Amino acid sequence: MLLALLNWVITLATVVLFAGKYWWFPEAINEHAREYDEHFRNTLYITGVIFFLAQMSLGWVIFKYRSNGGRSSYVEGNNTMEVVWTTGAAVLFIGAVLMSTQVWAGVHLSETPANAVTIELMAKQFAFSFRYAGADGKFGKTDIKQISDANGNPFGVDEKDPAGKDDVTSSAIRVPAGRPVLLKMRSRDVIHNFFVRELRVKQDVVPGMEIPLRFQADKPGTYEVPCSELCGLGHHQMRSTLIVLPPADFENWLKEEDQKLKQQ
Ligand SMILES: [Cu+2]
Repeated sequence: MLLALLNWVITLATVVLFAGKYWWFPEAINEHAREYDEHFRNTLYITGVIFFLAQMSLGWVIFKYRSNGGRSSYVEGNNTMEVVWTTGAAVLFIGAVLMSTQVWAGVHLSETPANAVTIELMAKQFAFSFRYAGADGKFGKTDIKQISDANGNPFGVDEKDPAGKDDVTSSAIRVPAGRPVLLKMRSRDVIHNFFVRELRVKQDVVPGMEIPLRFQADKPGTYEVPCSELCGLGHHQMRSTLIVLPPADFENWLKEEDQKLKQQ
């Protein structure tokens, strides 16, 4: 009796906690994030109803068939029921996967819009760096031998290439609100991960590869970018910030950085 009651109480408490959203995702700041949340909600509704019914029935079975001192009896399996719930579970899981593919493909398989801002990311143990093409709109050539954190050159921008003279590097990523971004990601050592909760976007950064990630942030603000792949002893300290600026402020920031480079 007590066990059945405990099961019902825990089930109800869990449902209330989820339904009341007392501990939920941070705000979604673009269309993709809202679609992601909608898919998550739909999946949770379906699995939530099944969870509720299954746990309530379990409590009922414990209550009804609890030991009354008699002998237990052997019961054969029921093939029809086995087939029904195996098929049901398969349809449910495959259906949920198919429903989610569009949301996933929207980030990973979409074309880069023509008005996208291209930004480069370089990850290393234990920091992220970002590079902008500067006033000329061209990224300077890079050379692995010229990588130097001490000289503020985490990308190894080739000093001899004039296109690299105005390249802006930053430890935080600034993007204009409402404009698509193409982030080209590379790593110097091990696998890292670029993750912004508010964008609902998460992508590994793999050494030896250049991985494109497309996203758009619509709401100005400051968001955390924690490295989300265990990458070594300093992993817990590896984080950056995504600063979403109104488009005019973004242009101004780039101009200011350009001025600073000219004064050097
Ligand atoms: Cu890392």
